[in-house]
Amino acid sequence: MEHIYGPVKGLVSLRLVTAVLTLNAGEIALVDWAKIVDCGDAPLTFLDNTMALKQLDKAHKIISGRKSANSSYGTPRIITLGGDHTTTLSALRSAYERWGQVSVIHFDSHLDTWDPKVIGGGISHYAGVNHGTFLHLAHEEGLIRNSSIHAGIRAPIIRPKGDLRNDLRCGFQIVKARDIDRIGTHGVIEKLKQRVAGSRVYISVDIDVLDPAFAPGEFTVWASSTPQLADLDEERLLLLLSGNALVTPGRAVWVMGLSQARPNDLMLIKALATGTSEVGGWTTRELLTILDGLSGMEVIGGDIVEVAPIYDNPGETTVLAAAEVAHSLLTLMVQKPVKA
Ligand SMILES: [Mn+2]
Repeated sequence: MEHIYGPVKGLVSLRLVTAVLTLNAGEIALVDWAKIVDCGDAPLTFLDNTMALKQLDKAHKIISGRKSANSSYGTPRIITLGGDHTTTLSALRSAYERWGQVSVIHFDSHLDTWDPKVIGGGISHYAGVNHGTFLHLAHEEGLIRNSSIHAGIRAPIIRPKGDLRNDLRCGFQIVKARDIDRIGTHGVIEKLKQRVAGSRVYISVDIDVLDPAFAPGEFTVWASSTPQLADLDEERLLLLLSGNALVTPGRAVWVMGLSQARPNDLMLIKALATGTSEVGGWTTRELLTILDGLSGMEVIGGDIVEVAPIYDNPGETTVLAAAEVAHSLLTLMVQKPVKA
């Protein structure tokens, strides 16, 4: 049985746009010294989040274990297109294996260092691993340096003091979205550079760092907290998911509350499928200026996530932005070769 899922469609459009943009821009990154390989999709089950993460861990392990085309730079560097932000956890695990602890520059409107006890973990351990807690988990697993930094933060916090205290403990400083009005893009670039100076860097870009005006197709289906997920028979779940395309690129699909989804699954899933857009974000131009301003850093990996082309507008505003972000990440990597 063949299904065309949202994520497949999404990745196709993201790749197409990347290719077109690159031709238009005539950028040298793609034809420079580095060999760039499309590794295809990591096959992830959407029926079990824990298993999906294991599959993604394995995909990263295999790809990062391949030999680079250029023998002076042994380890290939990976850019991931996603998908639920939890996918960054697998990328950071594999980065740690190959490069040791890295600093993270995290573009997002949310902190994503929430203690699993605060988001999801109160329900089950399974639910505690999600797109709001993965940076907390990365810290707990010792994958990242305490010289990391967020950029573009503006979302409400859950515990007035606890969230920020925990964020600090996880090794992060914060550049708020509105800081740009005071210090400009140049000031933001300087802050990021100073923070990670002297260390290798992983750059994660959640598309919701952009204002919803520039990224309407931003979406996450929430993490499954339901061991009872198995109660839903597979065929019915497939029908629900494919029919509504409630899936994000990267095929890590997370559905919350399916256990309560009977008898009216469709409506409930729609109600639960809340995006995480936050107003007052950066423009696409500002984000690209900041990213390009990071030139010279040792970027060992990166991602652009939470992109959901199926929720984009007909002009593909979000996909265009995401493709250009991927292009900027690629350019940063080509500009600065890194030896493993
Ligand atoms: Mn995020």
